[in-house]
Amino acid sequence: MTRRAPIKDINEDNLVVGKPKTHAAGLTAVVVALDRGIAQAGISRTARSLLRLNQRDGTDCPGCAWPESQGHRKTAEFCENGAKAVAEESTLRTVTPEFWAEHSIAELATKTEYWLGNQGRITHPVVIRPGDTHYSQISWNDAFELIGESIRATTPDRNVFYTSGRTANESAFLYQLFARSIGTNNLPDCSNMCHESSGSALNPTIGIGKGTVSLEDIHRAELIFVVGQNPGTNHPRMLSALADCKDNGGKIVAVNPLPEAGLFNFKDPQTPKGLIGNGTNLADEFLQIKVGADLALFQALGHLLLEEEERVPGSVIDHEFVNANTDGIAAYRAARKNIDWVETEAATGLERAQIEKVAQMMIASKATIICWALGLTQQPHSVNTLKEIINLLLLQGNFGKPGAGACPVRGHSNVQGDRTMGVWEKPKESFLASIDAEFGIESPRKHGLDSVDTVDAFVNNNVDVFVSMGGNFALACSDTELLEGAMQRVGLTVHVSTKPNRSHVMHGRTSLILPTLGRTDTDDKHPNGRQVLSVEDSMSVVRTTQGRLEPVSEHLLAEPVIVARMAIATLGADHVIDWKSMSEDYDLIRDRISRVLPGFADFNARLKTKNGFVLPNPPRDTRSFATDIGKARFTVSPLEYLTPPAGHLILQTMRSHDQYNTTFYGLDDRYRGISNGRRVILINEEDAIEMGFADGAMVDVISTFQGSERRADKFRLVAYPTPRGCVAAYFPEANALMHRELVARESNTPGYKAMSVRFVPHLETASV
Ligand SMILES: Nc1nc2c(c(=O)[nH]1)N[C@H]1C(S)=C(S)[C@@H](COP(=O)(O)OP(=O)(O)OC[C@H]3O[C@@H](n4cnc5c(=O)[nH]c(N)nc54)[C@H](O)[C@@H]3O)O[C@H]1N2
Ligand SMILES: Nc1nc2c(c(=O)[nH]1)N[C@H]1C(S)=C(S)[C@@H](COP(=O)(O)OP(=O)(O)OC[C@H]3O[C@@H](n4cnc5c(=O)[nH]c(N)nc54)[C@H](O)[C@@H]3O)O[C@H]1N2
Ligand SMILES: [Mo]
Repeated sequence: MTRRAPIKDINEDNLVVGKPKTHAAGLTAVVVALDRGIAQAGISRTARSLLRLNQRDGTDCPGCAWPESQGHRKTAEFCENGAKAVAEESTLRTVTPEFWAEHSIAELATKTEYWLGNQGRITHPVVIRPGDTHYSQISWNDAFELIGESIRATTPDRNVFYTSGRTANESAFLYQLFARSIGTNNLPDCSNMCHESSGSALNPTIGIGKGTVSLEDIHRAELIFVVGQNPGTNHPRMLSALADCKDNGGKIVAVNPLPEAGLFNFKDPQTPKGLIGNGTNLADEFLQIKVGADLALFQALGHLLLEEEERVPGSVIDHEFVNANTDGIAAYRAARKNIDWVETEAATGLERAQIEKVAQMMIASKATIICWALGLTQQPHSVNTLKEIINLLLLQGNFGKPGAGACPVRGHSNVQGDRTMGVWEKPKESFLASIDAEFGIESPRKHGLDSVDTVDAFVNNNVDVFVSMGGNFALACSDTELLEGAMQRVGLTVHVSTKPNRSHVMHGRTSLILPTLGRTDTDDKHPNGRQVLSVEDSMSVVRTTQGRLEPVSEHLLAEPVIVARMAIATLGADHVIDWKSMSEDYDLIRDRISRVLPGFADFNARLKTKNGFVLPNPPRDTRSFATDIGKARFTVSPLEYLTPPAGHLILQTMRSHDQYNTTFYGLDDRYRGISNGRRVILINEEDAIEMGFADGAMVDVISTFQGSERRADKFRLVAYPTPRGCVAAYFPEANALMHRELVARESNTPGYKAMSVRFVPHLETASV
C-alpha cells in the first residue's frame, strides 16, 4: 500500500493566531497522536509500532532522550510527540527514483522542509554529479566506490564526518573508528549545537559531562527546577515524572521567559483522570525571566543562601560534603557576599521578593534537582550560567543522594550515547590510546572541527568530503544563506538519511543520498539474522532498541553496514580492522566496545538483562568527582546578561509543538495557539507599540552582531506574554539571522537564544 504525499506547501497567509493554552496533553494529545500515525502509516503499522515503543525488547522512541521507567511499563509508554516521530518514520509514503526524476533541484530548492519531509521515506541510493539537474539512481557498490575514491584523493583533515543524535551506539562507534582510521578527528555532531555548554560546565566542575540523576531521583526530589526547557513539547514524558514528584509532596519551580503550557498543568493521557479531569498542577513558582538572565538569578539565589547561612550557621551549607569533596568555596562565598538588587531586578525582570521566595524553597529542601535544556545552553555566557547552577547544588550537597543532582535534559534520543562512543572532535587521550591498542591503528591526536568550525571550513573552501550520518546540517546551523552557498562548493556530500531534506538540495558538487533503516524498521538481512542496536538515554541508562516493521524498500541498508562499506571502500578489504564481520554481527562491535570503554564490561550479556544497565556515574554513585584536582569545584563568574544595542530586542529561537528540529510534523503549535504558518515573532505588545507596530504587523527582521547584519523577510508580529525586550521565533526559519560568530564561550555552541534584532515594516504590507 502506498500513500500519496500532501502536495500543498506552507502558505503563510493562512496563519491563524489563537490563545495560548495553560495545560498540556489530555485527550487531544491522544487524538492527534493516533490521527498522525494513521494518516502516514495506516492502522495496523501504527498499532504495531506504537505498542512496541519504549517497551522491553521494543523500539527506543526516536523522539527525545528522556528515560523509560525501570519498573512497571505502561501499555502505552509514549507521548503525543513520540507518536508523531514514529508516524513520521513508519510512513508508507515513499520517495522513489521516479520522484527524483520528476523534481529538479531547482524546483526542490523552492520547497520548504515541510513539503520535503512529507514526501516520505527514500527508497534507493541516488547521486547527482556536476552539471546534473536531477538526482538519479546509483548502485550501492558504485556509491561506496565514489566515497572511497573521494576520501583517498584528499588529505585526512579535508574530510568531515557529522553525526545527528539518532545514530545508535554501534553505528556511532564504527563511524568514529572510520574517521580516526582515515586520520581525522573532524567529528562534529548535533551536540555541538545543543548541550555542548553543559559538558563544558560539568566536566571541569564535577568531573563528568553528564547529568547525575536517575528517573527515581526525579520522583523523590523535594524540589525540582525546570529551567530553559519546554517539556510539554520536547520531553512530554518528563511531565509524568514531574507529576509523580508532586504526588510525593515535591515542589516545582519553572524558570522561563514564556508561560509554556507544560510547565503549569499536565493531564496525563495514560490515566482516566488525565483524560477527563483537571490534571496535575505542576509549577509552584513561575519565574518569568528575561532571556539570558539566568546567571543573574542563580547568583542572587547563591547570595540569599549564603546570607541565611551567615544568619543561622549550618542551616544551608552541607559542610561535611563541602569540606570532604569540594574546592573553592571561600572564593565563591566572597564573590556572592554582595549583590546589586537594582541591577539584578532589571536584568532578570523579576522582583526581589519572588527570588527570595524561591531561595526559601531551596533552603527548606533537603533534595533539590535542577533540570535544564537549551534556554541555558545557547548564549555567550552559557557555560558560566551552568557553572553557577553547580555552585548552588554543591553548596547544599545535592550530589550522590536520593532526589538530588544536576539534570541536563538531552535532546536527540541517542545524542548522549554517540558522545560516549567517541563521536567528539576533542577526544580524550585515554580514549584514543584505548582504541589504538584494541584495533592496531594510530588515531590522530590533533583536535578536529566542531559544527561551528565546519561552517567556517565550508566558507573557506577547506572541505572536500562531507559525510552526514543523519541530520540536516544546512538548516540546523547558523548563517543559512552563507552556509548553503558554501556547502555547494564541497567536492562530495554524502547524506545517510531516511527522508529528503534541505541539505540534500543544497548539496556538494557531487552528492549522494544513502537511504537507511530507521529505528522502527526490522534489521534482519544478516548471516545470523535479526540484529539489535543499543542507545543511552539522558540518565546514562544503556538498553536495546530494535524495529519490527517491514522496511518500505528492500534497498535500505542499516547504518553499521553503510559505515563498514564506506570503510572497506576507502581503506581496502585487507585493512587491519575487520569491518565486514562487525557489520554482519553487532555483538562483535559490542565485544570491542566492552574492551575499549569504561563501564561497558560484558556489554553483550548486560544488554540482554531486563532493563539494560546504568553507566558508572561517580558523583551519583560515590560522591566522587574525577576532575584534575579530584574534587568538585566551586567557580566564580562575573555577572553577565544580554544587553542588545539601542533599538534592538533579544531574539530566542525555539521549537513548535509540531516539529522535530528541522522536520515539521505539521503546522499546529497548539499550546502557543499558532497554526497553519511558522513565520512569526512573538513579542510583548508594549514593545511592539513602542517600536511603532501593531499586533499582526508584517515585518522584516534584521539581526546585528559586531557591526554586521543579517536579514530575514516577512514575519508576522504576534502579541504574546513574553517579557519586555525579549522576542521569540521558530527554528530553523530564524537561522538565516544567526551570525556564525555568535557563540557560547568555551563550548562554541551557537547563541541561538541570544540574537539582537530590530524590525522594519515589510514592504508589501507597507505599500497596501
Ligand atoms: N517534539 C520534539 N521533541 C524534541 C525536539 C523537537 O524538535 N521536537 N528536539 C529535541 C532536541 S534535539 C532538543 S536539544 C530538545 C530541546 O528541548 P528544549 O530546550 O525544550 O527546546 P526549545 O524549543 O529550544 O525550548 C527552549 C525553552 O527555553 C526557553 N528559553 C529561551 N531562552 C531562555 C533563557 O534565556 N532562560 C530561560 N530560563 N529559558 C529560556 C524557551 O522559552 C523555551 O521554553 O528537545 C528534543 N525533543
Ligand atoms: N536556531 C536554532 N537552531 C538550532 C537549534 C535551536 O534551538 N535554534 N537547536 C540545535 C539543536 S539542539 C540540534 S540537536 C540541531 C539538530 O540538527 P540535526 O540533528 O542535524 O537535524 P534534524 O532536524 O534532527 O535531522 C533531521 C534529518 O535526519 C534524518 N533522519 C531521521 N531519522 C534518521 C535515522 O534514523 N537515521 C539517519 N541516518 N537519518 C535520519 C532525516 O533525513 C531528517 O531529514 O539543530 C540545532 N539548531
Ligand atoms: Mo538538540
